[in-house]
Amino acid sequence: AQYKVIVVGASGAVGQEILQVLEEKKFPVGDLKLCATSRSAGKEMLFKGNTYKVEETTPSSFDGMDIALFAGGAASKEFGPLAAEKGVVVIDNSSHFRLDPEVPLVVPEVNPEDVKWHKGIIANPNCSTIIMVVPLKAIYDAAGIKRVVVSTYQAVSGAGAEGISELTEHTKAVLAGDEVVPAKFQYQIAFNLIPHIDVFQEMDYTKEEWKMVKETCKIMHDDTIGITATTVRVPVYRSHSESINVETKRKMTAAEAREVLAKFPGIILEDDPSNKKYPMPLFSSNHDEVFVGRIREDNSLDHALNMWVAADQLRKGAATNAVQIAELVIKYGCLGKR
Ligand code: 11C
Repeated sequence: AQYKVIVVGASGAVGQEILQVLEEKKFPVGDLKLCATSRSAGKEMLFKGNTYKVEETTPSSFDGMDIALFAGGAASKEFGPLAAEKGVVVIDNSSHFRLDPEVPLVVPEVNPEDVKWHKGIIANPNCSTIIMVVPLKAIYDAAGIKRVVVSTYQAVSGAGAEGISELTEHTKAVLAGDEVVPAKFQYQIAFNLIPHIDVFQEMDYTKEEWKMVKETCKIMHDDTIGITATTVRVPVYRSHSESINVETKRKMTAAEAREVLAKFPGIILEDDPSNKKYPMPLFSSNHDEVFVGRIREDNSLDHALNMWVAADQLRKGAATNAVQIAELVIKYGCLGKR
């Protein structure tokens, strides 16, 4: 069977990646419609060698479609519920519906079955959450988890296409001795780190940090896991990295952790320090897997491990995860009733 697919926000950084992943995974796309805001309408995009014109999203854009992949942003709130009412399964990359108890929040390697109870909308988690929760689930199943301390090193493309161009502009300006003008980011991002992603909220944590806490507990179906996060923007174009310390319920050796992580779907173990093998954004970019390495027992605590992960946040952190969810919708036969 083939499905009628609409991509909303098609021309942005995540939208472009969704098209690429649909094509690479040979997703059974029958009809394809590409939509965005009026600003991007008229742009031309390629899919399987054919040119498609981006249309402005309107309520009628969803008529007769099977699956809507929303890249994120304001369109989700405006059009997501409406599309679902029309019997389209919405897979949404915005943060708008993620914590809604009526909406499943899914990472296919972790909680695939949650797709089955959707009521029209399935949420795709935040990129930093997805990248963390895949290795956490491998450890959770083997040894349980009490607490997680995570620090992120997030690429500028997490802030969209404007984030990418701002790193280039700032780098050129610094090298030329010109004035640096921050727009997307709070400060100069070239040759700097900014410990401030999204807005500040309770207890002086940012919204990005709270997302990692709340979304992880929802995906894992376990509110007892303690999670504390510090999220940092770094001058890297693509692929987020994370330093994760996990306190387990029973002791797990580094060797045992390597074994369970290597076997877990969606993970590539890259952990050979003597041969300088460890995950890095340079090599995890444009891949669909989460790369995990630097696995060590915590020298300061008995039941705890350190690991370092890197993964392409436009891929596994957004587009790939969304397309995997769409594949599950088809596999489980839970399309909308239109
Ligand atoms: C960033 N994680 O890197 C953010 C982008 O909730 O989907 C994704 C925001 C979201 O800036």
